[in-house]
Amino acid sequence: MTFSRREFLKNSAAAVALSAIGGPALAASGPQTAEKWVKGVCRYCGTGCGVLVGVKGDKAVEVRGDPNNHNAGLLCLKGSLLIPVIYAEDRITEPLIRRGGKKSPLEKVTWDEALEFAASRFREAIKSKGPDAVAYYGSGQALTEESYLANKIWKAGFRTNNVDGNPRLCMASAVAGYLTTFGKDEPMGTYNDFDSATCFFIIGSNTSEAHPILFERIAKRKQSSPEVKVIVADPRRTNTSRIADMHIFFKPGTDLALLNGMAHVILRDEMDNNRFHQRYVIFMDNEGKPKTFEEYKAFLADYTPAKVQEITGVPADTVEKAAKIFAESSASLSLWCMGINQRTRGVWANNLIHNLHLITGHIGKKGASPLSLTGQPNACGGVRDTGSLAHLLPAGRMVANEQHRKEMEKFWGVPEGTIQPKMGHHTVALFEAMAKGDVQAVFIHCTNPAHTLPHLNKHTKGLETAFVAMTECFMDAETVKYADVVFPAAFWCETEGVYGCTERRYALTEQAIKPMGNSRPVVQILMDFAQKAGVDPKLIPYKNAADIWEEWRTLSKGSPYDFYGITRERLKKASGIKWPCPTEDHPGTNLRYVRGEDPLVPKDHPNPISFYGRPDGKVVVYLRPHQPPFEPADADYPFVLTTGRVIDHWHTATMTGKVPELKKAYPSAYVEINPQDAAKLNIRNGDQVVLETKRDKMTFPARVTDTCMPGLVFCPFFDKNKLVNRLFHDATDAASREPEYKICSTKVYKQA
Ligand SMILES: Nc1nc2c(c(=O)[nH]1)N[C@H]1C(S)=C(S)[C@@H](COP(=O)(O)OP(=O)(O)OC[C@H]3O[C@@H](n4cnc5c(=O)[nH]c(N)nc54)[C@H](O)[C@@H]3O)O[C@H]1N2
Ligand SMILES: Nc1nc2c(c(=O)[nH]1)N[C@H]1C(S)=C(S)[C@@H](COP(=O)(O)OP(=O)(O)OC[C@H]3O[C@@H](n4cnc5c(=O)[nH]c(N)nc54)[C@H](O)[C@@H]3O)O[C@H]1N2
Ligand code: SF4
Ligand SMILES: [Mo]
Repeated sequence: MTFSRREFLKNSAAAVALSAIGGPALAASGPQTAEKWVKGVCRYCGTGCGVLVGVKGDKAVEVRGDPNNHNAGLLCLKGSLLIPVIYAEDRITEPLIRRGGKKSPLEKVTWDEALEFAASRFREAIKSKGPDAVAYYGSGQALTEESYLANKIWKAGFRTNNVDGNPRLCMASAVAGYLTTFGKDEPMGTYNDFDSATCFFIIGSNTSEAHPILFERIAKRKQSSPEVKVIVADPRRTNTSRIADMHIFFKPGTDLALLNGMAHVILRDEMDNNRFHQRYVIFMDNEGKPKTFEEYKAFLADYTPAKVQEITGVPADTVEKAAKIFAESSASLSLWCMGINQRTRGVWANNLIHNLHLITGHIGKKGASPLSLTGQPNACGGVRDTGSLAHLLPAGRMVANEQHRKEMEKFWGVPEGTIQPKMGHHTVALFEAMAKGDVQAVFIHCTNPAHTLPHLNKHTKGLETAFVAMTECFMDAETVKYADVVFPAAFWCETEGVYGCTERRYALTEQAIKPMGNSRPVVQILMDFAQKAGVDPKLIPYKNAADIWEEWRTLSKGSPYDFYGITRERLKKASGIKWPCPTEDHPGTNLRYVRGEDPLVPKDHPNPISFYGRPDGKVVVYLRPHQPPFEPADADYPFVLTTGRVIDHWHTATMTGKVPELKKAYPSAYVEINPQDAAKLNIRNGDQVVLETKRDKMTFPARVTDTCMPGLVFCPFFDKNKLVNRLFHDATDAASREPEYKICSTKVYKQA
């Protein structure tokens, strides 16, 4: 849908006035310059803010918040500064190849030559070692149509399940958490819950920097309703804790004890919701053995507030208070992100958050929900829902399940037995297999692994060894150094496709301008590549992204992901629709699993809630003991190093680094260190400080601040000149295989 300028101004006058964070940056080009407005979604985070792109002639000139989407016209600074990214000087506009191996220079070639160069290497790899010699490494930033298509090409076309991507580094633990507890992935709540919640329990999420527009909504809610309580549990005193009634500092990696401690207090003081858990919950231990409620209580006996204080460092009465606020509020909403997921016990930590909701009944009603925040704009819709990971198939199906494989083979029109029963390599294993030569050719799309994988010194070997074909928009992405072929990708509003954000909301970005230079939409690149690489053309009968959406929507029909009602036409009109949405007249779902709200629950269901993800309708409270992180601090490496984000940069800064306002705010990496530690080590602000881990050592300027608790140091990971991931191990969660980027041990000392 395009808007005339007049319509736009009419719709958004109030919203623009509110656009406090986006405001100043918008002044540069001014609304008067845009001739039309094209609807889309912000390129960056999993908040999924709606945008309107202002176009003049053949150029995009301005970005504004969509007043009709959940963000009500607001954008954060980086969202409002997307225009200069499109026109960055290092945009890749021609196909590039390295003819003479990794050390030779990249040369401009025709599309045909680049595609054939890549395809021939894939054909050779498959011929010499079989289908598992090739792989796809994708992204939660790729469009849904791209991920769905790549998944189909690799799993049904090449016949390998080596399809993984950066959501493995990000949301895998949340996925496994929802699956183990509820039997189905994706949250049951939405952002609407923010307006009814009276307790926000924010754990391991720096919402204010990583999901700024959601944070604004929480802050506003708190301001207008003083009874609302905000609890922030994080080993750093981040900007998010600015609005907290209670900030719980704890030793990194001890969340499991804290969460069990809160459950202990809730049951001890009978603050649980007996009727709720008797009706809907079963109890299970780590081996999947059923347990009784009494056994669960006995298990929690180990987590008295005093014991929790010993493990976590949180004062016992803080544990008591947090439990009481959570249990006794009228509606508690938990929000979490990488502080919980990027952990060797990330899945367990997810389960323990769900436990708190299930024993108190804070679920299935407005404002009460365990709502995992998604990082990337399309990790939910594009990767989790389409099943573009090594163990998954579309719409909640699993590679290991014969029935599921048969269903997909039938739908895709390929012979039975086409889809391999063995799971593919998860990310860390994939790069290991590339280094060993087991995987010989990889197609990398919309992600920058040479910067973001853990234990980089080890895993860049995979990129050095395997043949790497990749899509990219920007020349300065670290992975380009390892590429054998670079396909120039149309960027964001130069093409069209659907994103699905945190709240199960699908929204369409429409094409606003032409792809720059010779760049092309990635669905086109994937189809041309697949055909040259020998994939049966019958598998890829599409003219464009809209055709792929049509197939995917049809496939969802009758599944627990049903969004058959979300047609392309509806997406053009609406600013996002939340699934389940089985019919074209269905408005979308806010409270999943709730009778009368979720269309997949029969209207005459005997219970007000139906957890249809599990066969018996009963969801699971797990008895998960506390376990320490993989590499806690010790006598030789006495500090914990943690990594994460800053508000003004997106991951590897290939985009935000091009915007002067953002670059100026954070020009380069640094290390945050607590004043007590700094004093002991004679470190002052700006001093060069060495971080030395078991893998490597690097130097950063010090920021002496009480953000980190004593014993903890923090580095952001956006800076390609300081690749902090060289310091990290690559230990992963046993179930989700997500790496523990949040904790490794390190020495800290002033550079001599
Ligand atoms: N500005 C900006 N926003 C982004 C992104 C970006 O690059 N830049 N990326 C997006 C993506 S993909 C993601 S995944 C999200 C990530 O969003 P967040 O997870 O909110 O951000 P992080 O900075 O990775 O880490 C979150 C917090 O985890 C805390 N933490 C560290 N160790 C522990 C621990 O042991 N326990 C607990 N409970 N917490 C701990 C850190 O102190 C930090 O405050 O952000 C999304 N939004
Ligand atoms: N130390 C540390 N490491 C981490 C994390 C952490 O917390 N700490 N977090 C992890 C997490 S949660 C995540 S999600 C990952 C993110 O890691 P990555 O996905 O590797 O990082 P990005 O910078 O988002 O990479 C996106 C790439 O796609 C390119 N690109 C941008 N737009 C387009 C487009 O339209 N088409 C194409 N084809 N390419 C495009 C960008 O230039 C960039 O090179 O990092 C992980 N690594
Ligand atoms: S909060 Fe996220 S989606 Fe919204 S404008 Fe900012 S970066 Fe974009
Ligand atoms: Mo992420």
